[in-house]
Amino acid sequence: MTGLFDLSGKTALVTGSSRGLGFAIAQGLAEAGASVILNGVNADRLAAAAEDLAAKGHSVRAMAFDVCDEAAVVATFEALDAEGVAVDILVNNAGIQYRKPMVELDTADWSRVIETNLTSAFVVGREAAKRMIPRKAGKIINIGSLTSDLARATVIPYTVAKGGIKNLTKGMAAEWGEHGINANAIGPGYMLTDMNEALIANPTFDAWVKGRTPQRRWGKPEELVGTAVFLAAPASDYVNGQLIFVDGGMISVL
Ligand code: GCO
Repeated sequence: MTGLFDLSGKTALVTGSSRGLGFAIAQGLAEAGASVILNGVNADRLAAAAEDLAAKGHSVRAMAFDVCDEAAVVATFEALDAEGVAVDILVNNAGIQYRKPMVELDTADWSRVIETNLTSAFVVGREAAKRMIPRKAGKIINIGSLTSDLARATVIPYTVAKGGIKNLTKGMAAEWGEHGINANAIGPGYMLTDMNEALIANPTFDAWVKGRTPQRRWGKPEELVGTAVFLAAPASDYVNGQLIFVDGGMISVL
């Protein structure tokens, strides 16, 4: 049983990890032994997050790049190649939310959400897989959502992107499973994050979440860590193409 959940000697890149779910997952992977590469576009916030983890004794570095900037993604992986750093674990977490009814939605805003939440996972995943395939090993964890399966009015671009994440994950398994890569996804429920601040502060929405969730509460970012470590570790070596909901039971009930 030893080592099933041990990430010692592994390097994990977590996109969008200067705060929220990404930071919680990065911290959890570090606590399981991984060296973590934090990513974000805000250099100051990213540096502070890296300092936080370093102060806790973890092996961490910050790499600021925009996951929507393909050239920057390619350059980042080329820089890691030059250093001899292999990304063993990729968590495609970076994402944005944009809440507006479709009839009021500009195509530019639609495209921005799809680009950030879905296309970036393909681009970063492709660059990681190019390196994982020769090594015949790799773990890719895409961050989905309840909206990977169920639509919520006013967040349709996000819903479409997260639905795409579910099938991108299956596609990664289909093409990369034979190369020793495990590609899976986590579907967080309603979590206590900055992105959901307005929802949490809205008494009506707060009551809806608690009423709709069997565990009658919002999730904490750190409650994703167990599933993330499982999907990053040898324990999941025969798990592929799956979307695991961590949602207090919400997806399973009417
Ligand atoms: C929203 C929320 C959701 C949650 C999460 C649920 O506006 O409905 O932002 O999208 O963040 O994705 O799984």
